[in-house]
Amino acid sequence: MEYNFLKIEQPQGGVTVMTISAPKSLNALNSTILKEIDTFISGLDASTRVLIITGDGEKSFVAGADISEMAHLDEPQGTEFGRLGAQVFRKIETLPIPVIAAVNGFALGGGCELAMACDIRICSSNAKFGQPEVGLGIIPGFSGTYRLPKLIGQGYAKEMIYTGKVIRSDEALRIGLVNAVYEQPELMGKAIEMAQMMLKCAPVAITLAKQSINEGYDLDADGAIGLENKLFGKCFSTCDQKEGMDAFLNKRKAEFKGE
Ligand code: CO8
Repeated sequence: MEYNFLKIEQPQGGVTVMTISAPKSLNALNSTILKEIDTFISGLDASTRVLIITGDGEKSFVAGADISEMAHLDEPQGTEFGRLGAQVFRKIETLPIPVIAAVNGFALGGGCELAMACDIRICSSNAKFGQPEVGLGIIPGFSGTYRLPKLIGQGYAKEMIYTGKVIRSDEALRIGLVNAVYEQPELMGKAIEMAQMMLKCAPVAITLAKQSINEGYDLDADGAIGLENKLFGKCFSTCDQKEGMDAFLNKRKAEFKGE
């Protein structure tokens, strides 16, 4: 499949890198790009066990939703544009595989929201994060009001959203918005390194762990613990659990099949 705004690479078996590429607008997301991401995500198959999302160039991950497209929208169109982005990001969040955002520069508005829909965020030292929407007369519309408080707590999320302030990578690290900061040339290598560690582990177990974390987060304590218990039990129906434990007991390296 050919894309106009996405570059897809497999630097090694099991790891796929999706690069958003609209350099003239610092990779801002218009509806065409969102639909391309949707098509790509929907078509992922078993050859991808970890997905890395990044932006083209060394300046910007994604500088937000496309302001030139949004400028003339009325209420129904604005609602529809927001729904499109939110649905695509939700698909990313609920993929059965880990998704790493390698944030290589500006992650503003929809760019920050895209990074937050990923499981893990690492960034380059020049990265900048923010939800500047109120300065444009709108609110975060790709689920930022939902995910930012979950990730960093309501107090700081409200400060970022009400002021539109842009924070640097060291501050993003301090507040837990990203897991690590690297120099730009190292960023993709570090993302692939993390993916490689995941590839060594049991794929079904990672999928179930992701489900337990994501779905459990929105439940009460009994619901979340009950869900974990159900999914924990399910692990024992997999060949990978037998293989992992047999390998440990026999002091050999496990060979997981994802079954
Ligand atoms: N949309 C459209 N074009 C953009 C965007 C954007 N978000 N960001 C940058 N561009 C374009 C610029 O217009 C410029 O184009 P041109 O060369 O034709 O003038 C080009 O990219 C380069 O940008 P700059 O010249 O501004 O580069 P600087 O290095 O001076 O500044 C910044 C970089 C700080 C990133 C600056 O471009 C900027 O502030 N961009 C806008 C950031 C922003 O406000 N993002 C949030 C947008 S709103 C949003 O994401 C809402 C999501 C939810 C939507 C819900 C819908 C209902």
